[in-house]
Amino acid sequence: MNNDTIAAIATAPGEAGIGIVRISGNNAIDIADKLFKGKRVEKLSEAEQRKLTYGYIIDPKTGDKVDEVLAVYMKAPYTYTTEDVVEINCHGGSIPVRKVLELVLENGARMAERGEFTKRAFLNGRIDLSQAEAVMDLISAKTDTSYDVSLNQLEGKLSKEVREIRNILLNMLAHIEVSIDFPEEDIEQVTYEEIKKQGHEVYDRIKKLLDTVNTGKILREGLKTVILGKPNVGKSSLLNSLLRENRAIVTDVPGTTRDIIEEYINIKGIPLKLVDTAGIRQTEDIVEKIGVERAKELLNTADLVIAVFDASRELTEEDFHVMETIKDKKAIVLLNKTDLPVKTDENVIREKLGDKEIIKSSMVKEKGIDQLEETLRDMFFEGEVKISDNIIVTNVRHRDSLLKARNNIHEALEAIELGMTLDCIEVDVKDCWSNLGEITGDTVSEDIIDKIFKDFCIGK
Ligand SMILES: Nc1nc2c(ncn2[C@@H]2O[C@H](COP(=O)(O)OP(=O)(O)OP(=O)(O)O)[C@@H](O)[C@H]2O)c(=O)[nH]1
Ligand SMILES: [Mg+2]
Repeated sequence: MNNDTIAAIATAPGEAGIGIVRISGNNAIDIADKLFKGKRVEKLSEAEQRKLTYGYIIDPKTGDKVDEVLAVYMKAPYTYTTEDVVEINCHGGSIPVRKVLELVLENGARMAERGEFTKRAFLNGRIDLSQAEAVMDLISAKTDTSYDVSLNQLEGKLSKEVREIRNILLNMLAHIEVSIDFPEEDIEQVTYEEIKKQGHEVYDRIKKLLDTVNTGKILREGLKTVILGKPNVGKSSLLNSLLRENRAIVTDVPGTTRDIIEEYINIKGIPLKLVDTAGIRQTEDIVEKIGVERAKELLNTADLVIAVFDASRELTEEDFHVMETIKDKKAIVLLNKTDLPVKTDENVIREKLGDKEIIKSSMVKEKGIDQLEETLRDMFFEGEVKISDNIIVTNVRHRDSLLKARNNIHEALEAIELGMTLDCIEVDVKDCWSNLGEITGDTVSEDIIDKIFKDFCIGK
């Protein structure tokens, strides 16, 4: 089914030192031979495989030099796609790579679809579906931690666990079938005991994976943390302090920030998607008004709120409004500007938001940032997360399959308790097995596969 040869630019667009055109498929090496002329070898295929070879890409129609390149070919099956692969390192910048790609396409390759190289690696059996998904996660990882998680998944740690669980299920199915085929009282009794024990193990192991989903979501998307407060309390100063750069404009004019500012940052191993917002107040300014509305909307999707108050002034209506909006949310309270004489009555805040941690801070004196970072970590992880030895489920698709599988095995266990017939139990066990198979791609439909690879970038 993969008889054609595909090609694409594998590097990001824009000016750079090099740009790579990648070709994969049966004709990859032939195509390269038509275009490449080496300094020491006539054709690329005469050079040693897996070694960069210096030469030129020449347009066969005109004989013109198109670019000076380093090219390499790798023979199937030990390649990314398991097919013959050629990579041509051109000069970076859009023109050289584009011209080389055009020649490759004119000479027998077809433009690759999004994710098609990785899709081939999957269809040819080199990696499973969860590993293919890990490739994409790796590319789009925004923090070291989410990168580590993706790397684990790419190595196949999740796949291995899923396979092991599925093997237990197969074993259960074998027991069940023997009992159905040879219905004898004592065999049946043994079977019930055996599949009950195995069913519990399956349940526990699926549950353990599901328990990581929340952490996984945070690692993948970043903990969405919204900085909220009335104007001029120091929200943007906080963003800048946490980022350790002057990202947002800070002035003493209330209403400075009008749009949403988002930045990714890693705090003690927790990836945060930090969002600075427009100060909450009643305003007639149309731009600011939209900003205030957006800030409020953001609250619905926030994992955490950092509410900032100005300790150097008495609390106002606007502060109480902020307290009201966050009282049922996961939040940390920051009493800022404590370098100035304190006028805020902390007890009033404590009364309203008693369950939340209140931290005294000063952005000009860099006070309270450490405590804030530690509080954050303690709120979301007990101690530092050790990614290396844990499998963490970061993918929504995997979570959904695991949830279905957990329900299946739960029902099977209930059916066992109720002493239902083995046929009934068998159905649930089979469903569980096939739902888990969706994760690795063993039992997944073509539509889903297409959908997954559509999210990839071209050239991967
Ligand atoms: N003394 C003192 N001044 C601070 C502190 N934090 C911020 N400021 C000052 O307060 C003013 C407002 O700070 P911003 O960070 O722009 O406040 P904001 O909450 O983002 O304001 P808006 O964007 O208008 O909602 C600036 O002049 C800051 O320098 C602090 O801890 N102590
Ligand atoms: Mg601001």
